[in-house]
Amino acid sequence: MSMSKKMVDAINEQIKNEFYSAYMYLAMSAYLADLGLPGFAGWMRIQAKEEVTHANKMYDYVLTRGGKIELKTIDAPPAAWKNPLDVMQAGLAHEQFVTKCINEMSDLAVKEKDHATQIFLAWYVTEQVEEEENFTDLVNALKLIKGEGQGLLMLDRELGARVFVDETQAAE
Ligand code: OFO
Repeated sequence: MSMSKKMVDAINEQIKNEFYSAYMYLAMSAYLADLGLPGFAGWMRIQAKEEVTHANKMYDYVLTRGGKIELKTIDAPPAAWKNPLDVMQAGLAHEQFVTKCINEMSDLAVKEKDHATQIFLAWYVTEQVEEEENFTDLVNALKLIKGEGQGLLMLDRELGARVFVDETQAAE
């Protein structure tokens, strides 16, 4: 059974959102590198890379289901924030927006009785819990250290240890 046009449109829209996420995290990475925080910058660079895998997983799914890929215009992200805490708060707000989008897509898949897409989207529902948790932890850590001093340098070192894992592949 092929996907409804509505469902394909929603996934195409979300492919754009995932690429926008990558774009925004890349901008945040550049801003953090500029502040002299290579660990933060590296962490965010990996975050951007992850978002591309999220987009590609949807892209592959649409093609597998015989849907038509329609790539949309990606807006330019902001280039500056107030400080690292502001960055992480903006990241958290963005992930909350993505969660809302994924939930709405899941609602649509239920409405359309598209069981395969419901199962496909479940991966993203779970992933969003992790995404929001990561940003929440960083917001809390930055608040605790008041975003400065030795605490900031230690957190930078910790974040620099993050390695890229393509979770979309690991799940299959
Ligand atoms: Fe940031 O998560 Fe994609 O979906």
